Amino acid sequence: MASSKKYNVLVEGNIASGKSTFLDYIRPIFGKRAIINNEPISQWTNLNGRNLLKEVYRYPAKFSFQFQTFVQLTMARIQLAELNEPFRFSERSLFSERFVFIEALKILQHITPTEYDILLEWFSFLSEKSPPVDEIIYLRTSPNVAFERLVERNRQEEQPVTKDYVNLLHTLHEHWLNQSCGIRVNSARHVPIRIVDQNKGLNRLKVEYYSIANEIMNENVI
Ligand code: TTP
Repeated sequence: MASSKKYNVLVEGNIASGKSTFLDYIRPIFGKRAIINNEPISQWTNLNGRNLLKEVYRYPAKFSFQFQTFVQLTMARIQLAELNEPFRFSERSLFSERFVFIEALKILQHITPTEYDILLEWFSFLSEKSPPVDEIIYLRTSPNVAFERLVERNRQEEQPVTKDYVNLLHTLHEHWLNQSCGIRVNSARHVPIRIVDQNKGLNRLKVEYYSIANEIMNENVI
């Protein structure tokens, strides 16, 4: 029987932790029952012909605020959209942007204190308007493994990414998500976090992905 219940899942994890692979794997399992939002990276690499991702990695002090504002806009477009399908899975969110990337920019002093405050004001405004989150899946990868995968995939924009940067992002993810009691995002209640050990090989992970997808589907029968 049809129901109006919606289940909203965020998929989070360090750069190159395997978020897209996870989403590609569960997409056919859910079929038409889920909308799967991949990250809007193609918009970051082509805004009227400009590759903002490439520019920000090459000249962080010059372009970080500009880039981060655009990331916020593209994330908000996705997250503020009405939930029509029973399930929604999104790669990253306004929240990882806030608690990981904006914090990293502040620590590295790639943005000024005022730019930081402006990004946080936008975050508060936008996140309050987005639908409640039901669950976060944290694809937890050791920074060494994430960095190896990043080097291997050889995305041209990411050539300047250092191991130190991947370590910093790992620490910020851990601080934000490695919480057994869940976390609060945009609603009063705590959002449960499901932690997946991404250091395992893909064959073992696929078995786990399959059981996660089925568990989510069966426990939230629509
Ligand atoms: P990720 O969001 O980590 O995507 P990914 O392609 O690494 O995911 P996976 O391999 O797990 O499927 O980041 C994409 C790139 O964008 C990465 O270089 C980090 C950068 N980025 C920022 O610089 N600022 C941001 O706020 C976000 C969300 C990403």
